[in-house]
Amino acid sequence: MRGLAKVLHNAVRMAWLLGPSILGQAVRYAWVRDRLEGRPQEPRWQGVGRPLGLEPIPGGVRVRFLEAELRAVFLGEDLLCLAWAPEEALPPYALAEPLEPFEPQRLGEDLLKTPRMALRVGEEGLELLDAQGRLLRREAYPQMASWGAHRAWRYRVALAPGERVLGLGERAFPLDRRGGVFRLWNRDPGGSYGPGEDPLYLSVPLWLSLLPEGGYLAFYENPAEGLVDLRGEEGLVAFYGGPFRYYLVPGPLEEALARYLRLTGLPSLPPRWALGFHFARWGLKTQEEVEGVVAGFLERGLPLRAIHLDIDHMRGYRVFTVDEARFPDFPGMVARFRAQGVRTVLILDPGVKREAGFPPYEEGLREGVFCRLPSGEVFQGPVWPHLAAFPDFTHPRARAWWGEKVGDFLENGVSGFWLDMNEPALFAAWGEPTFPRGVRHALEGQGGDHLLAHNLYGLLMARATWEGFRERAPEGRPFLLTRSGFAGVQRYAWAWTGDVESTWEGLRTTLRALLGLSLSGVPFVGSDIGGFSGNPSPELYLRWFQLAALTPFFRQHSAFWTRRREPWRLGEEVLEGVREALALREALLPYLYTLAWRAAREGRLLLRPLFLDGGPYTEEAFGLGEALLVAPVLEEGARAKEVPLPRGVWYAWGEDRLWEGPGWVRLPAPLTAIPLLVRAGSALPLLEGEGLVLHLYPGMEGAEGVLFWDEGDGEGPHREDRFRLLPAQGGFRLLWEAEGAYPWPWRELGLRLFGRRLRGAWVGGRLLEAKEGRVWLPPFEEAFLEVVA
Ligand code: MIG
Repeated sequence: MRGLAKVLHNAVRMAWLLGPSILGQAVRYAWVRDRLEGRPQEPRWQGVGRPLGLEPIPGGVRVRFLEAELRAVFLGEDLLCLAWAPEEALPPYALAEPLEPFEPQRLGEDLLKTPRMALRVGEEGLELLDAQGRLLRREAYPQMASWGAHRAWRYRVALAPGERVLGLGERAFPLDRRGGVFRLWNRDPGGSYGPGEDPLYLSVPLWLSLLPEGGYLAFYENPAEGLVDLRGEEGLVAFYGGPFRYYLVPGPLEEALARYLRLTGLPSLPPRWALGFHFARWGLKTQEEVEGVVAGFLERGLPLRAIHLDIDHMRGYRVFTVDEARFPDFPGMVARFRAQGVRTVLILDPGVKREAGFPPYEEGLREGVFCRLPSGEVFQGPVWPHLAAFPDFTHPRARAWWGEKVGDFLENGVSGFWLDMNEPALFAAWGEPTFPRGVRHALEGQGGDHLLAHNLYGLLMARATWEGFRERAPEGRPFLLTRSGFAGVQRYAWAWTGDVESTWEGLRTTLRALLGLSLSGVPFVGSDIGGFSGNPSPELYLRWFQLAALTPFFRQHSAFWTRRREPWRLGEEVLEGVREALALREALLPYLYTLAWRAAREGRLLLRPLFLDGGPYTEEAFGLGEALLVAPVLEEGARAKEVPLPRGVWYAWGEDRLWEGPGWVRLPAPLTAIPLLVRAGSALPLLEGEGLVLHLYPGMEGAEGVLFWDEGDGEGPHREDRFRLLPAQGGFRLLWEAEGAYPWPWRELGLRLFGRRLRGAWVGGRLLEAKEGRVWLPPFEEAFLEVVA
């Protein structure tokens, strides 16, 4: 019933916006698709049998089976690649680095070892061991089936007692995926989703196993349609085409994820403005309305860094157009915003209106960039502009063409793009809201179908947009936000979690989706504050806002059919809470920017489930970097929060109070604040007004912190400042080491000390006294902080 109600709801909305003809198209489309796809059947699986022979090859071993062959090759001491033949090869879109075999120690023809891991080739399957010889993973040899033009593969993976399986991308499911079944097939759930909906927009075939001691990572380098079933005592992994090739990396998981990020590409460093607050709203139809919203923030002194324009800016939903009747001076508006410190981000949908005389459509036809049916006809499906053709981003010429258009559009002064509908999504009256599996794709010239290319669509749309942006504006850092993607999408874009419902369940689901994405190698993620599809209560809105302020991408967005929810429309108390959350976010900017740089340089995650840093498995709290522990309030009416503390000492944010973990603590959670703790031993670089202030939270051994800073965009010089606080007689020594060509941009450095009372600081034989707990110092190499005894 819920499903049917949703379908009817959507139909009414669509017809209201697009006229009733869209419903006819949605029905016709679903009918045509069903006819093209035929009836689903179950593949006839057949096991590969037992190994018939082993033979050493560079980096590993070749194992022969009756009708199949396995190549197990080490590509580093912590990276093992397993590739099965016969292989349906695909271009390596997900990978970023060329790989060389690494020679293991051969302890027998069936036992290969590196300093980090070992592989045993058994009679029934493979075993992965850690450096101490402990079993990490046992998997059976696979089964194969022919599946249309494809070869399907599946196999079973043993699950140990107490083992948790995480990853698989964005899921409306607890972080531990055991007990669920998950499709690897990017999908638009259609306007609103809640807990349990599967699949969602962005799946990643990455499996993280968290064992009572350690764990490992498995990454399937296969974009084809697939399935992971974790309902039973064993896991089942299946792909209905594509190469059956995967990588295994031993834990600790933090390092395994960094290894995965190097393999599939480190995220690019974002422009600094992107870490501020963004506002979006579907249904802002005119320049006046958009200007009104921006002015609303600025007049109230609410720091707004970006405004996103949804599909309303287009002329009849034609991509790469602006409706000049409703936006009479678009470039002027964008320029004025920019002068006020507000960037403009524009939505881009992949569908190109099928209309004679519409230049992008005509050009696309001429250049042969659109996806086609097996008959050779250009494929068309209903979306916002009614029937549209879709660029085939697996074609280099299509990417270059799209990139050109993006470049031309940059001339309007916009600073980024928001990529929507790229699962790809269509309006289908029933069934799968995407292309039929038989639609053809170029796949760099080798050719293939949508079953193989579907999950690549978002990744490659992001790549084409990124490359076009870079080409035209090489001096800037592209900012892209995407709804869909695949392994590797982190190289090009941030992701948001789409059309989640505006309920408390939706808020919890959002946190799970965000942490799941982070654990799947997509570090820059965020959600629609307040939920997309409904009207949050003021309390829910504020709790969501507070959570979002402590996630990498911080944006409010809502559907056109919901009530307006600019923060000043929701009552004084909400506005007060929003002000505080915005102030916290602004203060954190240097810390966040440093985290972003570490993600870009080392593959370190920003959103960190606590077990990554030695804490417990929990969804009640997470780390934002290693120094902050965020305990978001996810329940209506709650004014306190039970927080599981990892081992170590923790301060309350901005206070002298501390707790010692492990254990649970109950933290106050008044409506206008979010429970936030700081790990003892942290030195946090923060902005206070115009100045940079180091907040020192000493532990037994003092404290440490880093600051990364530069112009905030482009590829000019940068600097890294390393601070070390060391306990000493009567206070602390503070050492400051600077590196890099970018000059210190502030006049001084402020210091605040928690846990002890700061009297003042000695620099170059001079004592500067603390006022209200803070002292300002000129740049130094060593200072002495004197505390009140
Ligand atoms: O069919 O552009 O998730 O953020 O406001 C819906 C309109 C299309 C879905 C996106 C949402 C956006 C909306 N889009």
